[in-house]
Amino acid sequence: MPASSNFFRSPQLSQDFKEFLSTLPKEKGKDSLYRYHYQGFWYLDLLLEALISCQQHFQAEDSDVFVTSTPKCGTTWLKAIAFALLNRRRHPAASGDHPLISSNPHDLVPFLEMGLYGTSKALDIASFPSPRLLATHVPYSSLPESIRSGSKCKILYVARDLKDALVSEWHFLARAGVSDVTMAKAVEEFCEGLNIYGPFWDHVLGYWKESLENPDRVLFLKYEDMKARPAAEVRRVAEFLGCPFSAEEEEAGEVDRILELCSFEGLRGLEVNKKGKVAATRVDKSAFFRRGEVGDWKNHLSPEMGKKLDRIIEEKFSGSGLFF
Ligand code: PAP
Repeated sequence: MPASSNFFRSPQLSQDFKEFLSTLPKEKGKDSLYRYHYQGFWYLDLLLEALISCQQHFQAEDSDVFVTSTPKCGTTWLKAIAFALLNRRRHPAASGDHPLISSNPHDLVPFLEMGLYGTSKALDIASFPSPRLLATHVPYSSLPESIRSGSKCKILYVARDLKDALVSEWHFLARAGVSDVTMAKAVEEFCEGLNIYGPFWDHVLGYWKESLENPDRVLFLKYEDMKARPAAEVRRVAEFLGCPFSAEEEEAGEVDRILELCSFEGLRGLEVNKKGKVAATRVDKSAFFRRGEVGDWKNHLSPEMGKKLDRIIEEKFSGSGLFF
């Protein structure tokens, strides 16, 4: 893989941070990029630099809403849905000039650790209007203190079957010019917990447990449920965010309009998502819309690989009440 000027592969890190990095346990990933172990999870250097800056400086507000996930579990979709729900008074879903028609969801709802903090900072958080809608892939236990306990902000988390997330991540990292490892090596890496923001299961369980203990603060969603019964899940998100659909909105079909606006086909078909790059990471916008299906792993993983991943998840999730 050429070391092109790439958001993930060629960061300009500060000297202080490089010194800090040298104190952390590290492992070389199959893609030859080092992962650093911090607070129980594995990070690429630039993501970790931004996370630490964010932990030190980010102040959550009571009205903040966070879209959270481990990569490739439905973040783009949930960003679009949350944006459409929260802004529907100003921007009804059917309006021809809806921001989701002219902007990619990742430009409307940026990640804290990709663009807003660290030396890769490309956006200014001070310019964000309130209520702020932000996103992160950071595990629950490493979120800035003000998000976890210092405010009444709301957290949406979306999880997905590990097998589909893995296959999605493999395609995405190849498209983004980050990794060209074989699928077999990617499976090994996930099994070792060494995937970026891994271990996958600890990430999911962290938010799952928090959603059980604090259901008013953390809403746990599954990609598969969103695909199977999208209207019910969107209503659940709206209620959780304190903006349930009124009888008039239900009557007028606003739920279906939001679903249509945020659908895979709808977003993928927009000119704005066919070309150009996300501002913060310079990744092609089209890379975020691939198949958008449940079970696509079967086209890429052998049954043995599937069974191996299922066994790990069954063991890790055992007793948690969580299943896929
Ligand atoms: P991220 O973590 O990098 O932000 P994320 O959006 O979580 O990525 O995951 C991308 C996956 O969601 C892709 O799945 P696939 O590779 O299996 O196809 C992408 O196609 C899918 N996706 C994106 N937008 C939607 C949508 N509106 N509805 C359903 N799936 C979607």
